[in-house]
Amino acid sequence: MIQKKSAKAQSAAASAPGRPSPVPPSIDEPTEPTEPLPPKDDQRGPDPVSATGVPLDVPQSARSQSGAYLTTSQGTRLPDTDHSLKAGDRGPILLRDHHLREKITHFDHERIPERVVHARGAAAHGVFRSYGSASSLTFAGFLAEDVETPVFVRFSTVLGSRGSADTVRDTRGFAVKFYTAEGTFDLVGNNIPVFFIQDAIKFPDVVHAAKPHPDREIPQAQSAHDTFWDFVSLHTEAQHHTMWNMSDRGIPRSYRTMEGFGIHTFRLIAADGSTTLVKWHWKPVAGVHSLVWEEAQLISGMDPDFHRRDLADAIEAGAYPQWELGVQVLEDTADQTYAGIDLLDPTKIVPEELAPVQPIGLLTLTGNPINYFAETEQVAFHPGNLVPGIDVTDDPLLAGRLFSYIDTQITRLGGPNFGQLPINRPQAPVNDMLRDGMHQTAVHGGVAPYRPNSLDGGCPFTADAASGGYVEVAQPLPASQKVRAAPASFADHFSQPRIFYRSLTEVEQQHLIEAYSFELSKCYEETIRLRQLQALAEIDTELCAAVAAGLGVEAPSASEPPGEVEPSPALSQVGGEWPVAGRQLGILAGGDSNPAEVAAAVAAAAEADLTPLVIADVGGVLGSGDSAVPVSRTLLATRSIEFDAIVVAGGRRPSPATDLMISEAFRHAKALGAWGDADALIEHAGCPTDAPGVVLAGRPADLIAEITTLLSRHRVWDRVV
Ligand code: HDE
Repeated sequence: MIQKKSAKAQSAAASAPGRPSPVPPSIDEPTEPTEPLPPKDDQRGPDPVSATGVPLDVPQSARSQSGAYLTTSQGTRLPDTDHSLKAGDRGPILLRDHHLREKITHFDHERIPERVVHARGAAAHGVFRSYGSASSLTFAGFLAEDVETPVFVRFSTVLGSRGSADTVRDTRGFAVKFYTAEGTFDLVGNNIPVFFIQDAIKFPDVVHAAKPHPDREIPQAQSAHDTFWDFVSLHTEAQHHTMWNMSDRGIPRSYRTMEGFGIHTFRLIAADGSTTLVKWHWKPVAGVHSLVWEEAQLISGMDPDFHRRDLADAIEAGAYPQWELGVQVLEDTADQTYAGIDLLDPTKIVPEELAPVQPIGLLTLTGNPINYFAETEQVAFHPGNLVPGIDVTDDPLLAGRLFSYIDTQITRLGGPNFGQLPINRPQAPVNDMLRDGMHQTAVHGGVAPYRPNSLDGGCPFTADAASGGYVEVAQPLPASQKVRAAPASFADHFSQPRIFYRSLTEVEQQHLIEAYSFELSKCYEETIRLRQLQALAEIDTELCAAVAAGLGVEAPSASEPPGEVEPSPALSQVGGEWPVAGRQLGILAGGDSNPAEVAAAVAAAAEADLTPLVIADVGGVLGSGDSAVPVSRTLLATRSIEFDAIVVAGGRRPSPATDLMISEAFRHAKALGAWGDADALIEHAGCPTDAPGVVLAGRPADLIAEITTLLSRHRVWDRVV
């Protein structure tokens, strides 16, 4: 839309070429109109999306494809797209074949660079509803009571390429774009609350060390190699993040069962101008839950899209993933510390026992993307996308991120106009003075994209705080000298990983010990293994001894005995009960199984909100007529990793495939059950039927009820294998 100019601006424009203006322009005179102009409609917000991700109220013509006939990119109908234009059917192809050239040329340019980190991701649309409990801390409009804000959330792994497997041991990205009425707010977090480095200048170092080796480009998407452990063992501020990676947090069961963290401390500003420091937390309603390592490795081969599929399937099935957003509220003191913890140090957490997470809103993912490339690939997050009422702190890692994201996106998305892509368009009106550039799609009206101007009546106006302007908090700066140095408060690299290790349950500690042993055994260089063991010795003597034993080397001693710390039970994933909606139950049937009983098990599982999948030797249906039950998986095409729990139907006969399925599920601490005579199959697979989490029942419905209770605790943690 062309903006309407004020009468005075129009007369000034008319008199401009060559003729002296009758009214010399001055900066303070041409202030008509006195109200800011309405938003330009070439900068509209993202298309409203239905619960299933289908855009609403969008004319078909606004979508990329319409009409019944195939056309060229210019809309000319085509009679044939299967044969090139040739001089005779066996003759040479003619250069004049524009359709051939257009088709191939466009195809040649279909790829854009993948993200330098977080290349592999999956995303969903949703809505955030605020409780209003943060409104005493911030005047951010979207955090006022009962405000609903559309969101787009992208989850990712960090190290792997776009085509790598989902279930590798790695950190996960958790990036949320809130399309608020006051502008877009991006909360670009991870599923681990600390980071490898304290200063952004080290980011290329840690990423170069963790990415595949530059000569052979292996290993893909994992940290189990020399350069990673070389770096983190030398650069010991990475030890805390590394320990989270080695724990079960490094292999989430699902995106739906991950916590998310903003990591850095942010500053909230209240209506009265008072400020508070906060740390952001996402708490999954389904509880925090992880895979076990062997399962994760098997899935990488059996179903590399495991997390992506799980997210999309859950949304499609209506089991909408949910997270509560919470904040740890920390007083904004002059030294920006809390309980002795430097809040500007991104390698430190504030234990939840010291500062509880206070819930402030609920995120619900309700729609799958319509097009992966347009949305998940082209979405561009930026930690500097803030709204009034929320500000950053001087965390030196955050400062570097504020520079990096837009910079990398200019390359990745081919120029500076990626904000105009549908997924990146703000929902708030946009009235900027940014112009031109590669891939400009807006048709900007007016002649004066500069300020001050008289030709556009002084528009656009600037907004002070009262008009909703983003005004930075006046923050006193420390009197200091220009230095390249870290503060002394950043020097402790070992006490927080010690808190983490000592807060885990025994089974979680065992997983962590095995993960360190696995990863270090993949390092070729003995010196690297020993140096990492030295770092573990500084953290915890027993941990170091256990990993050293796994590697078959002598444990080194700490430079000074590791001190006492207060554990933080909130760091453990074990304990508690959670909703089971969308968890997958395998019902192993076939042979002489009674279809009516199998149908009863399916019905009971569906009633409990589980996703029941019947497994048999061949596809089709079990039984016939009214009692026929569809087979969801054949034994050839599935494996235990697809299921959170497995029950065996009476009448089922053992086979090598059932042995494998049952013994694997048993080893991976999954709930197991059998009705009728099927307990024999569990024993046949070498699993004792009196072990914890193995349920035998006469009736399928009773069995499903007990399995559901076990699933609400995620795994059978007390099964010693
Ligand atoms: Fe990022 N990070 N990052 N990062 N980051 C990127 O931006 C960077 C850091 C995070 O789904 C890149 O568009 C620097 C911490 C997520 O699209 C890049 C530093 C945290 C995503 C970049 C960090 C994150 C990214 C690559 C150290 C958790 C994926 C592509 C100072 C709080 C977003 C892109 C998505 C992506 C830079 C550290 C989270 C290169 C320089 C800490 C979730 O700009």
